[in-house]
Amino acid sequence: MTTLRTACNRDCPDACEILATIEDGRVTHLRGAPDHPVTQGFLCERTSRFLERQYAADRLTTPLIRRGEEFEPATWDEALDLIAAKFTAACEEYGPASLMAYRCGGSLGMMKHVTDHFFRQFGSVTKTRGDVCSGAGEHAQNLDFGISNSSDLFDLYNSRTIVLWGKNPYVSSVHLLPILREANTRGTRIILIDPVQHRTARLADISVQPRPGGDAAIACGIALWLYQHERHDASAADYCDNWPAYLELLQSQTLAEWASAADITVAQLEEVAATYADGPSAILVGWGMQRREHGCATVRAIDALAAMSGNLGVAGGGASFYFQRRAAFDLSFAADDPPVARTIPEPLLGDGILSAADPPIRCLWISAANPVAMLPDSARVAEALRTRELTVVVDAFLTDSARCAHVVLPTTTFLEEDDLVGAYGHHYVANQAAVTSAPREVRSDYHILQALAPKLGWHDRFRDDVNTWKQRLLAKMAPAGITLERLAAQAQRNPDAPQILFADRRFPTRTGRVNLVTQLDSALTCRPQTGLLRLAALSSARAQGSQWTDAQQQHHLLARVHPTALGACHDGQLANLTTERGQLCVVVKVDADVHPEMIVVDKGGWMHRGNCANELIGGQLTDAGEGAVYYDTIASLTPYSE
Ligand SMILES: Nc1nc2c(c(=O)[nH]1)N[C@H]1C(S)=C(S)[C@@H](COP(=O)(O)OP(=O)(O)OC[C@H]3O[C@@H](n4cnc5c(=O)[nH]c(N)nc54)[C@H](O)[C@@H]3O)O[C@H]1N2
Ligand SMILES: Nc1nc2c(c(=O)[nH]1)N[C@H]1C(S)=C(S)[C@@H](COP(=O)(O)OP(=O)(O)OC[C@H]3O[C@@H](n4cnc5c(=O)[nH]c(N)nc54)[C@H](O)[C@@H]3O)O[C@H]1N2
Ligand code: SF4
Ligand SMILES: [Mo]
Repeated sequence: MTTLRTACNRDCPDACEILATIEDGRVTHLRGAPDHPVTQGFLCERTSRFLERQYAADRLTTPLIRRGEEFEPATWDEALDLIAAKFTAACEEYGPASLMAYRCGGSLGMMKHVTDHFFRQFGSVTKTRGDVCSGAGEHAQNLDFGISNSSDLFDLYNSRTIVLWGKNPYVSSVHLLPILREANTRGTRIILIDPVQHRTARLADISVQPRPGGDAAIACGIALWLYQHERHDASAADYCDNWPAYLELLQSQTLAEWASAADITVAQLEEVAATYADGPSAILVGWGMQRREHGCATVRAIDALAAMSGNLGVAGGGASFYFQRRAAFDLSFAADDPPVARTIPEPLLGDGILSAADPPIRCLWISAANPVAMLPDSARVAEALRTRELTVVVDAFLTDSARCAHVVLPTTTFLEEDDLVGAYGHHYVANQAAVTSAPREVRSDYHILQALAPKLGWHDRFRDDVNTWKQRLLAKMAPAGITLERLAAQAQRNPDAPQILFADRRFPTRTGRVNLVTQLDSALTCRPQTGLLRLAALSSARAQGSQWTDAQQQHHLLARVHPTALGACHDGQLANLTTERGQLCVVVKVDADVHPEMIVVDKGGWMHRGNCANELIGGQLTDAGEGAVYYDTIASLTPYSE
């Protein structure tokens, strides 16, 4: 029996270090590294149970080529020869813009950037732009502060108040929990603002339940209260642009009007404001609220609150949306890549591919992504994949997307692959090491590309081994003594990451000052028509994205609704969940924690099992930043009928 150290590359803020127990070449147990300051010796539910996925009977073990409706096993040479021939012909006939490689959050390993670099060797190819996950929020912070980054995670111990603004750490960032509990024990108050009063509400000292999309109104209401009580930062105008216009926005409504726009009481708004005023106060800006129509403006209103209250650039303060997980790495190998020929917004991928002309998109390469299940408008995404001349999907499982491909290539899991990872929930970087070997015919993304390169005539490219690439990626940190050897022994903090972000109150905006928001859409400042239910497919503790086990997808989706929103349905009943786009069969679950204007299901359900919420959602861009509007689709629940 041996224990090997690696890191988790899954799309999660935590980037844990893992100790894997190996017996007879087989991984028998996974646990969190006790000496990693964030992992603290434990793993989340989904990765604790990863071995079910690692050794699942339905893992792909050989390349597949479509013959009519069916897939047939093929050799690597057959599959790669076919791919090389089609990609080369498309490129020669229509130009490189007819090729597109799409990648999402299957792995956050830095080596995955080599895939993008590989496809740029064809020339100016087509790519996505925007970001379904965090596009709106990042754009907001870039506009307001010039950058989206965070102070050190452990700076939270300096906060008197921590606001979990639309965040469910029990599900999405479990390693935040010990920090929150410890801070709470030391006297820090915790506020939760979330239309779903999930388990975190029990951890919080104060918990409020706004209507979905009510956050900007709360942020303005708190800011107005601070201003009226002279609890804002008197010098805010010195480091913020647009101060008079921002004040005008705050004063355009009374406190009662802001509270009512958010569907909370004035007393609740005042309690949150008074607690927040007792700083330093850190806001952890959740990701959910920016996956709405006005997601960018919503985060901008929260940014402005953090700025006007004097909570930027101070210990224990901040408006933390994201930690720059790639910042530590040297990606200059791609610096001379040709520019992209054209871009398609990620939330509109299906329609974007189908409507692309001059040239049309003929070949697709999809890796570390399951766009049919995970992007809006699943049916259109599926159609886009099916109707290309050649769609290649690289995955370890026959996902909804793989089912639409012409060639499927079997790839490694994170336990079988070497890579490097940064985190978007703290500033540590870690080494991902293969702790077991892959099944014989299974290859990592990089090794697939390495085998494809000579078939494209690129005999002298992509010959470096993974270790050489890793050294290259670490070049920026090497002067600080962070070598591969040192990382392999233990995760290291990015030496360039800030302890306190904006400590000098200088912001990398055009003016060097915070750019305060000055206008908000009436959908944010007023309570819209009530009585409508909005569908939100949210993260589940049991799975990462669409990475469920087959057994978990054998059941209908559970649709959680407030007792007052049941209509003609009752608890446990089979129902039709309907939107403008279509219908799914679900089981109704009464849940008083869910806001009466929401229907909550698990995200990542499989289309071929009738559990894919994204079949019910159209492609729509957020107000800015080209994020996806995932949670604003109007839906209804009615007793099941054929
Ligand atoms: N177990 C598990 N963990 C995951 C993932 C997973 O699939 N499974 N996915 C990962 C990914 S891809 C990401 S991007 C991250 C973050 O993943 P997210 O799923 O974005 O993070 P959460 O904090 O769980 O959930 C979002 C929260 O936003 C709330 N919310 C929704 N609408 C609103 C609103 O209008 N206002 C407010 N205030 N709140 C709202 C929801 O109720 C929920 O509590 O987590 C990662 N972690
Ligand atoms: N309705 C709704 N939809 C959502 C969301 C939501 O909240 N609601 N959340 C959105 C968010 S935040 C995100 S980030 C996206 C995530 O969307 P995706 O990143 O597409 O989601 P995953 O289901 O995690 O799919 C990743 C796929 O990558 C595969 N994979 C894992 N490791 C590797 C690897 O090393 N190489 C290759 N080639 N494949 C690998 C997995 O097996 C899996 O099939 O989904 C979005 N979709
Ligand atoms: S998914 Fe997140 S919490 Fe779970 S092991 Fe991986 S990094 Fe840690
Ligand atoms: Mo995400």
